[in-house]
Amino acid sequence: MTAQQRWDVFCRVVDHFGDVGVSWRLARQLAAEHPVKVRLWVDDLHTFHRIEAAVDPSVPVQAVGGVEVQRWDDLAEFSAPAEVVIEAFGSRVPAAYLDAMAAQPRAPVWINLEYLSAESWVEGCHGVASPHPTLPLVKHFFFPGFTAATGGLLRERHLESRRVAELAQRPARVGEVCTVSLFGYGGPAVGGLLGTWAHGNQPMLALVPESRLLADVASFLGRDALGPGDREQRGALTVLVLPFQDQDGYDRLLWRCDCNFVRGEDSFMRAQWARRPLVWNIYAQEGGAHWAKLHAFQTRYSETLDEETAAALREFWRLWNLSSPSPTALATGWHRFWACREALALHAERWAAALQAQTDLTTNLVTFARERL
Ligand code: TRH
Repeated sequence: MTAQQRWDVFCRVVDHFGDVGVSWRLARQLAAEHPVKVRLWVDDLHTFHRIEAAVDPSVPVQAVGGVEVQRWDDLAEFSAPAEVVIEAFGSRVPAAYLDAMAAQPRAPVWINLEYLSAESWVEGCHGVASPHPTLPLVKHFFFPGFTAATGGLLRERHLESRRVAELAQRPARVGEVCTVSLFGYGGPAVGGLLGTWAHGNQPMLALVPESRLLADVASFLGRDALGPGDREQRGALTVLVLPFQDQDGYDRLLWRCDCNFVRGEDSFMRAQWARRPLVWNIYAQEGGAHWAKLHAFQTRYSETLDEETAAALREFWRLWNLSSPSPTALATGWHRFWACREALALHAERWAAALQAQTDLTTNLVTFARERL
């Protein structure tokens, strides 16, 4: 019997939850769906614990969900390097580990997993090899993306059937009330939008998992702070604060809402797989580089939308990403956007179905590694 191929995934938590969110999703999918043995090295187990309660921050080595989770600190001991080494988002492996990689009889496949972008340059950079200046090692740049010429998107094999089964068991609420989930980076736009909902005719239920945006919700409601279970009503708007969910629980929340406000990278993708209208709060980059990224996605996403819906989406997403949009513009933007809800809902189904026809990122990574081993 041949030994199982070993993979090491390295993740440094730069900020928020996306770095570990994506790394954890990748690691557990690798272990669950492919014949490989996975170690996941994470430098911040406290953040990891927030999205996966089974992770105990005080334990340096632990098995969770079929993955060997390793605390990556100065005390970490690196045994033999794996055959496939992934640096998530430029999380550089330690020099000693790199030397050990170079000393292997066969050099490991070394991959840097990049951030997701819908920009077209990604296709030209996906898979590019970069030899190490001094060691006999070659790093490959692996770009997630929305086309077949990129690395694809993270999607578990049974994700869609789990969604369908869950909704068959507990149908999403259909009726007068519009239910939204609210996750984002926060800022003045939050109060502006909640005000719009409170003063509108449409009954709204905003489900807000604990996150930094909660401070803006609290300030809109005139409260010092909010916590899980808190429920407040203002006019047509009801706000319900939820505890921070684990990743699977968060998926189920997205599946059941009429519209999901998401951010960053991972929640943004999960909202697409949820097949519901979404609003994306993009991660702001220095020099405003994120606007091109936002624009690239909007262009792809709107390609098959009618012009009115596409324009409403573009404008409302733009406003939601401004640091301080005018409340009047935000209100108009929301009303125009939500007037298109039927077209948006239909489109969300079709968009996800088309993406689902492509090979997922984890399978692409496994194939990429196999071809180089
Ligand atoms: O948290 P994010 O803003 O993360 C990132 C990183 O910060 C990264 O540095 C940045 O470059 C990148 O954004 C673009 O957003 P994201 O990617 O959506 O990650 C959030 C994770 O948290 C995701 O895996 C879903 C999860 N989550 C839960 O598990 N439960 C919850 O209740 C919520 C609200 C989120």
